[in-house]
Amino acid sequence: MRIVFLGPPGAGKGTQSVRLAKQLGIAHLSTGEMLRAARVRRTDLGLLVADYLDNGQLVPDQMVLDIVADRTALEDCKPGCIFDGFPRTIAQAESLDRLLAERHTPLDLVIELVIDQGELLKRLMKRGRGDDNMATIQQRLQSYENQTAPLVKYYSERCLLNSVNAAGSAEDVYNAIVAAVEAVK
Ligand code: B4P
Repeated sequence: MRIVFLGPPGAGKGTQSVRLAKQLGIAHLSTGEMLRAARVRRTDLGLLVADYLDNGQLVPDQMVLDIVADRTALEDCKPGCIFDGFPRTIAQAESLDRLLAERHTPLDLVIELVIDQGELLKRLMKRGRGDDNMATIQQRLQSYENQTAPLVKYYSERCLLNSVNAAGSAEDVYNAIVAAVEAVK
């Protein structure tokens, strides 16, 4: 199976998708984690993306697309994978569609985690990652509204979208996600 997790920062994409990938026995691909790892290792890519991460802005599409094309070609993605936080723009979604069509491995499902802004702020301030400060969070929320939220319509038109209430406990949210996955199996 190939599943996309869509949702604003702090909605629980990472929390839920790691658990689901383990249960389904498929790979977990977080573009956020890959970008942060490149930054820690101070690779060429890491140096290029540091300012975007610090400022809460989306990294340019082509950089993310290159990482995803390389990563999805690895053996562990053969049985399927979860895209956690990717795509985040319409251009990324169109490129992913092309990539998966070339490989004859289409998407099965897009899970949108729906949650209000007050709860997001509480979660992110509690987590306290490097980019979890108020100024950066506001920018990330804005990037989500402007650049990523249009993907809800994009995937809804392709009959791939399943929206899940992400405001409950992690367990309740997970159960709703599993039900959505079962429905397309
Ligand atoms: P990401 O790493 O994707 O991070 P995120 O959206 O902030 O968090 P997520 O939704 O995964 O929340 P989590 O489960 O951790 O992106 C970081 C940055 O990378 C972006 O700002 C951007 O710059 C760059 N980037 C990544 N992908 C990109 C792309 N495709 N294109 C361009 N740029 C890209 O949960 C958050 C907190 O809530 C945790 O502490 C968790 O424990 C808690 N929580 C989760 N579920 C909960 C629940 N049900 N109840 C209570 N708490 C809960």
